[in-house]
Amino acid sequence: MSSASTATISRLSTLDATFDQHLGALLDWEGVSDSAVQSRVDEILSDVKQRGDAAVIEATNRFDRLSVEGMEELRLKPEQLKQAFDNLPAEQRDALASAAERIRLYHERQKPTSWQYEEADGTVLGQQVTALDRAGIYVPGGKAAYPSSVLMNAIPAHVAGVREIVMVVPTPDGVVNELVLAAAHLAGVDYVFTIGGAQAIAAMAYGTETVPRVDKIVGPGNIYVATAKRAVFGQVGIDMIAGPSEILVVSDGQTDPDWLAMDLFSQAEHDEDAQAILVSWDSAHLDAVAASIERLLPTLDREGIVRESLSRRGALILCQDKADAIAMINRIAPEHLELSVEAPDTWLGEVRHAGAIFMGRYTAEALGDYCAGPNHVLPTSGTARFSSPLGVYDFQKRSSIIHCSSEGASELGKVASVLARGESLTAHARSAEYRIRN
Ligand code: HSO
Ligand code: ZN
Repeated sequence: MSSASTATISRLSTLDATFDQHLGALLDWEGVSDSAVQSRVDEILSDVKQRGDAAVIEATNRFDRLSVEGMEELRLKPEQLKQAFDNLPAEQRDALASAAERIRLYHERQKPTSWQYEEADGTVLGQQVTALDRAGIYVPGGKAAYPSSVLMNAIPAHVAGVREIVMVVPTPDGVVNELVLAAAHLAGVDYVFTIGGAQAIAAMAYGTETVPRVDKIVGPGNIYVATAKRAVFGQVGIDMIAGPSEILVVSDGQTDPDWLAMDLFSQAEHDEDAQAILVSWDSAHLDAVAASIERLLPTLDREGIVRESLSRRGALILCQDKADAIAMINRIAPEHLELSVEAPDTWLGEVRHAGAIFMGRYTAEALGDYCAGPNHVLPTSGTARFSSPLGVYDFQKRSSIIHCSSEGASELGKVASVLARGESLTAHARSAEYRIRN
């Protein structure tokens, strides 16, 4: 590399005295919270809560520069969705359908089973899994309107057994993304409203005359959407507040440097705040990837975004060995981890925190983004330490089942009675005692 100051991406070594500090600064990502945004969102939420459709229409006209008079103009009919699907070039239609089928098959495997067991006295205990009645999917407009995300959100909901799926997607200046509509058709979305922002979150959370109230809202959005989702959480469920996309690639030095550079670009091109990091113990290999980066950058359609993302938050990190690389993985807890190494299975047991793990040299993260089958809605910003990919389980809940036999109620009654009296809750105690057989 010619000189560190002209390079696009920083080079770090785990042996640097300042390494921890550097890495900490790179990883630092505060989900923006802004009190001005908060108060505007609060106003919109309470307006929609009070005035329903009228408030949604006004906000939509103002923010998306439309002149709509009635809510029916903001609802897309199922025939329009089907039309969008039928109008796609065959190649796109087939690719979307093949992705949808693979995503469905993968998520079918996630379906949990209800279970029960019987105790010796005939008492039965168990757990029953049920789906949400209605799920709401937020699809961003503009630059981040991804048809693939429609599939990734709607298909697990469907597989879970959700009865109705409501989707909202803003159409600023009236511009509709036909691929998004086609994906909604394919994924079996029941209602599509062309609304967005906090007003769309409010409409789904509270319900309006036209927009059905949902039980959970999923899907990414801008700061207004994220702030609104946080605010309605509790009245409805939400999935997560997603940060920018991230990828951590670990290479043993044997993968083509051009492949690795492009894998880093593939996430960097999402956003100037996206994060792409490569870790290897082979210093010459890191030099080669750095050279590939500089050579390939000018060939990218989104060169500007990628440069910005790599220089702000990217890094090529020299580590000492496999153990050092694994420590890095578990510290970063990346959204996407590519193990571009020989025998990646021997690594798997040591990876404790990662949203999705892409094994071996051939498994480009992009394949998972679209069509491998697993979900591409993943925990970001280190939240893989405590959360999981979006899945069927996010659209279900569990009820516990207790069915006491007469003998069981008598035995449990004795225990409950003692504990209830210990808590001075004597109606509890007497309710249990009625069922004790003498
Ligand atoms: N990599 C993104 C998902 C996506 N990629 C959609 C392309 N389209 C999630 O982190
Ligand atoms: Zn992606």
